[in-house]
Amino acid sequence: MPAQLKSMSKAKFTVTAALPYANGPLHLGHVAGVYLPADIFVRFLRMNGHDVAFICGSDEHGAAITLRAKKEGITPSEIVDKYDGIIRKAFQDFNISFDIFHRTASEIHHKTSQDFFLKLYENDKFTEETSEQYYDEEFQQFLADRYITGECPKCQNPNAYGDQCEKCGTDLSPTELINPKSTLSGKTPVLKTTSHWYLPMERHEDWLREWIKEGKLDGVQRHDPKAWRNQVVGQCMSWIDGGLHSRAMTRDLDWGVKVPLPNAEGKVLYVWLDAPIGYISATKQWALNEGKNWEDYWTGDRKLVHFIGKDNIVFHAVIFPILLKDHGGFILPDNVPASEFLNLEGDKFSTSRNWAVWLHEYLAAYPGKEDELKYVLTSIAPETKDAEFTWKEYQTRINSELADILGNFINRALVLTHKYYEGVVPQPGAYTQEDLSTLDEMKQIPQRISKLIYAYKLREAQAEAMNLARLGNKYLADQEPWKLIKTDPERVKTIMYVALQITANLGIVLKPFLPNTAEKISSMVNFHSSDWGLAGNSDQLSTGTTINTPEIIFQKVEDSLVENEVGKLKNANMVESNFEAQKEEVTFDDFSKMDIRLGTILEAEKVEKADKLLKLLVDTGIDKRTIVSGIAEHYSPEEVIGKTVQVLLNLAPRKIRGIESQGMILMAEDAEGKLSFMTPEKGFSAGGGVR
Ligand code: B3M
Ligand code: ZN
Repeated sequence: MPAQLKSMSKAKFTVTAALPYANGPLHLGHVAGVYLPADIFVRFLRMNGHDVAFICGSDEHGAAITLRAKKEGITPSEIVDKYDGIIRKAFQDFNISFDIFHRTASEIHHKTSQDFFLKLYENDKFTEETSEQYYDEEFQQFLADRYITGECPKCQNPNAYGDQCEKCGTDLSPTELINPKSTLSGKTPVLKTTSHWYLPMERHEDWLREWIKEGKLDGVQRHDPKAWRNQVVGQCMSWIDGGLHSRAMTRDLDWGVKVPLPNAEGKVLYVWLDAPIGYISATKQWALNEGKNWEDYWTGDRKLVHFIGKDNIVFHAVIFPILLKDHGGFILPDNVPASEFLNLEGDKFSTSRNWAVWLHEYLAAYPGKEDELKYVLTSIAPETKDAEFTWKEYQTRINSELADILGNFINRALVLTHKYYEGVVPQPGAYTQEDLSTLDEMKQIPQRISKLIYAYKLREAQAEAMNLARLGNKYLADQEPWKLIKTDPERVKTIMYVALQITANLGIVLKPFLPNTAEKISSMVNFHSSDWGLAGNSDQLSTGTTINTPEIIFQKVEDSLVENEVGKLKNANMVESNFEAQKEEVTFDDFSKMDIRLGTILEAEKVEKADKLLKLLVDTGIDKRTIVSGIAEHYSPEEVIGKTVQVLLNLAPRKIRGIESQGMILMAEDAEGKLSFMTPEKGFSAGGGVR
């Protein structure tokens, strides 16, 4: 066994995949860069008998969540419940084999991160600093991270965020932004004093350098630095070489994990402090469920591996390691296989422009085609450089690789076995030179795959697994059993025996990549094994075994699918848009539940101490009712009396400023947030329906 494989052979692993923000669904970029490679890696480890925990969950805190909630007009906790549900189901349907998919909104997570914070606090690992920070007077909120935008001082991108410029990748703090604006009110913020706990990262430069560059911690070799991807080491080193600064670990927000200290009212932990601790709290919950000891997964002789996208590198390879080391008693990551970005049809994935293929939508549209997508995404995985998904390539990869190579080989092997031997594995005769070299190649393929997977080269590893199908195809094409069956039927027995062994081995080596397909193949030949150690053996199927009737595994992808999908994208939204992306699909039934009618406003008055609200009396055609509406900044009471407008009648009554509002006036809104009634064109009046 090569030395590299030997050192891996007994290793235990804790593998994490970046916790997706529960502020939107997953798109193919997330899947190709993080979740699919992590899943392949873990499935392979399990087949090799490694002790492994595979951890993920929803990241439910931070501005990503609260801003989304504001946009959708629902509470942060409604947002995280909604998207956690969508994401969780998509992972399940896509057959991603997490041991646990947890949530950072859980109690165990809040407690775990508070304890973590306290331990660092008590050991003087934080500094407390008071400074002036931007504040939105209208919304009475400090503006950190995504709550503030402005011009990037490095690249002049006018839409940089308070924590990062997404264009040039620079990490920023709000005070560095030129011409800052609040994302809440759109106004220029003022400065106001606040105090926070900071992580003095500058204290950590020396050990980080040695650890990242040489893999050594306190002089002890911990990992092989050459096994880390260049871009990961490069990004970390350029960050460290630029000089580390102290970074605030708390925020003035009311959504998140509360700072567990007296006098910390209104302060929560910074999301990038609590989120990675989410890996630990998820492990705790899993251990509780399974009757295991969670600490076994975070201590001792075990490899911690973080699968992430490149925008999360410094958080996992610099900040979280500092926190783990400051806390003590935890292992540091053995590797942080970060991926580059996946583009879509010549452009970046963009939620706001709806330029995306959403995983849950793919799964709903193409049930049973999970492995097809997995295969394509792994074939183009953005491991070391940005890559691109196109529907055309999706079609080509499925048709000319999965169907024509893999599907074709298996079908031939099985159909001929049924035709010649009624589905019974024949007795081979003596092997020819070509048989032997084919069997030898078959033996080597799993070893090459192992080596590649342990080196996190999953794209090449999958290609290597497909080489086994190529080998089988070539073998049959060269041997031509369909010709020999007339002249040398004895020889054909050996050929078919070899072809069937290749088929059985495909059922093993494809398992990490295409688990559903591997399962189908295994069932067709009546041979199941999840033991990677057996992969490549030349006698998986014994003579006399009966195999099942073959079924077509892969359907070809029609041109119409490609045209449809590309058309959908192009229609969705070609322009850079300030409007929110389309909401989740609803059924006609959902829509018909809403009772929308025309109503005429009879009376209107301002609501005391509420700048935005008008109290209206509306004739609905069936009754006269009170509705409180947030339109006072757009219409005066005098202007609205007599107007016929659209009203949602059957909205559950709500108390607004002590007044019971029995319905809602529907308004049009422009990009700047200006509101207008939607009054029918000709003399319609109260009571008519809207459909
Ligand atoms: N939620 C960022 C992201 O989805 C973040 C990852 C957290 S991993 C601890 O890009
Ligand atoms: Zn920039």
